[in-house]
Amino acid sequence: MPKPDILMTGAYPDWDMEELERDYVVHRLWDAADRQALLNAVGRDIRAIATKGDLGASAELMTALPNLEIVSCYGVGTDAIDLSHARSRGIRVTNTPDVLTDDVADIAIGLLLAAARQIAQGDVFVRAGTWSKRAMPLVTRVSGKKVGLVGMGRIGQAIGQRAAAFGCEIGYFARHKREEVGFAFQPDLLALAAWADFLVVIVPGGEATRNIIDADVLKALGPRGILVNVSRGSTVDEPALIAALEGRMIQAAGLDVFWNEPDIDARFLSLDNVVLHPHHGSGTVETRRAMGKLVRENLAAHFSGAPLPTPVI
Ligand code: 8YV
Repeated sequence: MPKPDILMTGAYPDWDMEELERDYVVHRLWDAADRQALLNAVGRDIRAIATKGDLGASAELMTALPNLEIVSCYGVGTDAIDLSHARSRGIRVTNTPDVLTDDVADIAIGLLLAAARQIAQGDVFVRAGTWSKRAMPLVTRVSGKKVGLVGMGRIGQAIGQRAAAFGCEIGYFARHKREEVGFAFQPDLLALAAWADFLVVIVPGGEATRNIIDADVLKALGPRGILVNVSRGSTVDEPALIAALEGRMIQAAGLDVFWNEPDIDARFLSLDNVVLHPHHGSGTVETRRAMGKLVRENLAAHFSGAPLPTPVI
């Protein structure tokens, strides 16, 4: 059997690249000097796309691949994959749920602690020798506070469990009340923001959640409030967030995701009340190994006619 041709939209770690190149003819879209020329040359041969959460697969890309059978995503979020296009052509889509839940929940708590306790500022304070001149200003406690979770999927639940271990009170906003979840459901996002000390965003990206954190939500969160976003940049109205940070209408933010990654709005860089993180919530060796394995298992299952381990459609 000849090796199937696959198109990769971005690089995976070397350990995955080695395995993928052993089993497939790998075409590297991100390396191509002329992407259109690559697609013209090999588009008809491509049977699978191996992509990443942030890169996804547009209808335009999939249209250039008439024999595409499956899109396997290295990531849980599928908002950058045109699912309706895939569905209309019977193209299967898989993602990597569960294996990254704990790491993303960990980074949400890390960003909350970093923003409230000013950990990055403390590091600069020590390195710059300021400590020998004066004491670091007092910061904001996290333990025992009210945490509002925007989204209550697997990662939202894991963040809630962690925050509960800090003695925090947990409320959440979601489309529906989750009966199996012990946290307080709040169907009104503005009311949740007004109640919470800290708002942590972990809803899926996409049109349904675009800019749900807008100027009104930030105003409701208030001048002592902290926003953490580990979902997608698209869920937050970024100009409104920058205005709120600049005007101290909220206290601080901890952000793993942005509108224009990796070339984020330069105004973030000069703000001292935001902790910036490079979309790296799942970026541990352990989790990335598990994500790569799951991408390969989904591709292998597809090409051997076995049930897909983690199908989206
Ligand atoms: C990854 C992600 O950073 O799971 C997701 O949806 O966005 C992240 O886990 C990404 O897929 C790797 O580039």
